[in-house]
Amino acid sequence: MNHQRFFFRATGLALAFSASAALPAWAAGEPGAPGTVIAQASTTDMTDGEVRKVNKEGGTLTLKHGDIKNLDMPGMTMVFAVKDKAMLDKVKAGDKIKFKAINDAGKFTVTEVQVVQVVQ
Ligand SMILES: [Cu+2]
Repeated sequence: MNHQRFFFRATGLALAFSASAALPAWAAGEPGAPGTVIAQASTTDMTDGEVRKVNKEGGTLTLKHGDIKNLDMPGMTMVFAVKDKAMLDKVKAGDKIKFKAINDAGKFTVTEVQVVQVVQ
């Protein structure tokens, strides 16, 4: 009996602890807050974008993008890091693309790019 009661108390504490430990990440809810992991499972969706600038030295891509559902981000123009600098050779300013982006420890990073329409 004592063992059972201890078990329940310990389990209850563990649950309470993990619940409160998990809460800030979900409850903070600020889109793009550093360290916030938002539904990485839904990264299968590609986002529409248009290349504004390619910075091969800095390894960044400036994109005008539509809503990024997995990052809970509305459309805007912003700078992304890229997962692989070779991606920067596939695109140039003006290209219409579809892309996937993640929040990599607070750094928005493009992980995949598909050119939809190449500008002449
Ligand atoms: Cu953005």
